[in-house]
Amino acid sequence: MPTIDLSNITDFVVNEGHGVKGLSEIGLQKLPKQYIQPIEERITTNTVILDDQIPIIDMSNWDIHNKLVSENICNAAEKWGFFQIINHDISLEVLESVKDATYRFFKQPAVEKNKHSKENSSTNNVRYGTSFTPKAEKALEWKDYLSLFYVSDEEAAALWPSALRDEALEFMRNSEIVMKKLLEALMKGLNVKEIDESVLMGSKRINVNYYPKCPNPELTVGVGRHSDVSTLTILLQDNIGGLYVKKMDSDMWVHVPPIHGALVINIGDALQIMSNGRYKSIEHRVMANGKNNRISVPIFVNPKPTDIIGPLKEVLLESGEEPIYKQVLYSDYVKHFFRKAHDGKDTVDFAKIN
Ligand SMILES: O=C(O)CCC(=O)C(=O)O
Repeated sequence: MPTIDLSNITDFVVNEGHGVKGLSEIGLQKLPKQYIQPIEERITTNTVILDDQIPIIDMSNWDIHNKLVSENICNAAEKWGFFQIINHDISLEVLESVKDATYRFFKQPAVEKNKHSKENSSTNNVRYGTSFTPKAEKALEWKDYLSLFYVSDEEAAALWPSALRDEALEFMRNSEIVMKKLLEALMKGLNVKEIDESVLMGSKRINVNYYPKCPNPELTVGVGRHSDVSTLTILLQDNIGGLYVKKMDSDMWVHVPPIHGALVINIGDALQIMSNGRYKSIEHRVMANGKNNRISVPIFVNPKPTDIIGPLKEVLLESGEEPIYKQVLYSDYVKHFFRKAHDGKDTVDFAKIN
């Protein structure tokens, strides 16, 4: 076990690549001050609604019950921006394998993982890191991650860490079918006849997140309040729990209970913009845990960096609404998101017509 100079935690965690996992494993009794979040950012029971939760949508017999399932998806996208799907046809084996692979990656020594850090990685498409943007954050988040931007199977074979490459690719391939179905339903709900996959699903990123046991979970967060910049996000979580979603038009939060075999789906900012605000990308955050390590695996389905996104013309025609968002270059939008610390829903203002 490494001995560390507690006066230089950032060096140990960020620069040497031990991550918060390394910090957790030296048996710290007290949360380092760098991780103490302002009171308003902590997740406390008085802001949580216990008797409400995001919809759970059964995708079985999609072909027979298409209309009903589609309506449920569109309603959930409008009213919650978040839902869980069950019986989605991705096998438990695929889901369990990617979770095992996530543990395998994070179990490696820091030097191995740190080969993929911003400073050391030979590519921007593979990034190991901790917190969100440590350089821009006043308080750090209690999370390590590996982020993989998908270009091609060939590139993944050459660049993605072998500890999880095959399993991550398999989860992505399987998710693609589900994502297409969901987008078909969502586009139909907007009266868009043909889905433009090259924009809606033009690029993909898979992250694996590791939230180690934390000495003072009540003082920090695993992930701070944010909405995703994606079109849609599909998230696999383990059985520990800790993901909270903001209830629309309120300051209250609901927990997303882990359901074995289920996947969590959420609308991202890109789809909120394209639907001119009809589908909502909702703030969410993750609580740190004092007893257990937690992992999650989100896949972000995005426009291509070179795409210009804005409210779809079919949406404006059908509704007669004025656009509330302008046309923005997607890569500008994403850069704006990553330049700053997590700040709730503020990113979307970047695209708002004032
Ligand atoms: O771990 C989770 O449940 C959510 C992760 C998340 O919000 C993210 O990676 O952006």
